[in-house]
Amino acid sequence: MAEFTLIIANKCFSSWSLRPWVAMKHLEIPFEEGFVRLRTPETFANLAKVSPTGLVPILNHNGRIVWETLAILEYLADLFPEKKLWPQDIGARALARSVATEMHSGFREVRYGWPMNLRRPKGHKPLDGEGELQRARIETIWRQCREQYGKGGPFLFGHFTAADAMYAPVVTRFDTYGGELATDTRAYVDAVLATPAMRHWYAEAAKETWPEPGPDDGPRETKAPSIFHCRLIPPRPDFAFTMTEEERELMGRHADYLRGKLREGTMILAGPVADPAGPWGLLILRVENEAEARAVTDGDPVSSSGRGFHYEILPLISAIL
Ligand SMILES: N[C@@H](CCC(=O)N[C@@H](CS)C(=O)NCC(=O)O)C(=O)O
Repeated sequence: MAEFTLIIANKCFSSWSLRPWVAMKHLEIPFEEGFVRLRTPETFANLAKVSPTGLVPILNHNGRIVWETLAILEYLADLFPEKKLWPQDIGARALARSVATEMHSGFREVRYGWPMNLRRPKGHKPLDGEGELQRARIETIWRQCREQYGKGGPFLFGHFTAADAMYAPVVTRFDTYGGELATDTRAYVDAVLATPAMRHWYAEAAKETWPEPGPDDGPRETKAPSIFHCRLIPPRPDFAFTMTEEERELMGRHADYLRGKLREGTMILAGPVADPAGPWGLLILRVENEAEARAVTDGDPVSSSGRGFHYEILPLISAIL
């Protein structure tokens, strides 16, 4: 068994998986791959077996589990100082860490507006106002790094660093959705895409046969009865304002249960509705049929609590998702 196992998800669209994978491949750190397929009914349970957060990537180093992409990159940088995963110069390193962290915690509109999808044909897709500002900010970052520290090679800090790994999925997005790019942006995007590691990732993504579409495939009309409106009626109209400690604890378990359904992909959203006649709980489920919707609501701890909760379930006639 290899010293390192990196657990990742579908190469076509798991952008977080790509980051440590490309760093390890590019820096020639040997590892085995573990895999969890996303967006299936088993995904939640499979992730729970290997990941404390229910998310990938996960690095397993001889049984030591490291999660969160930046933490994995930091761990590798500690173990392999000779690979120079961060730049040597402290000024460059400070900038590299700043831009890598900015990526880790930000650019939501770019990530949602341009989700990584290596199957998607290339073509310009405009972002909304905030997304456009974030796209411009990313280009400013790339330009600043390249101008200040990039003279020694084609990457942000000359040689390949954790900062390049963090932006690698963004590079694919610029390539897929960006249309005609500024000359320097194009040069950086092409340099990253030309690395053997990225080519290897793309080749393996192309072999994936699963049908899961990227989340960006445009509005899809779905026919009933796949979307269900569920209404959780509490034991009394003023329940939300008068719940006892025991009931509050039950609501905590109810929320945890629903979070699980959200992660599983069965639930689209849930929350209390501010009905003047008394708040009630709304759940929107995406399931095959009413029996499955009923199984979800029956599995909710409130249903078996004997505390007087009940669910009403109605199918949507059609839905735009
Ligand atoms: N902050 C996490 C984000 C990881 C993440 O969101 N991973 C996605 C895959 S790209 C995931 O595991 N999703 C679980 C799911 O879709 O069920 C990190 O930096 O590693």
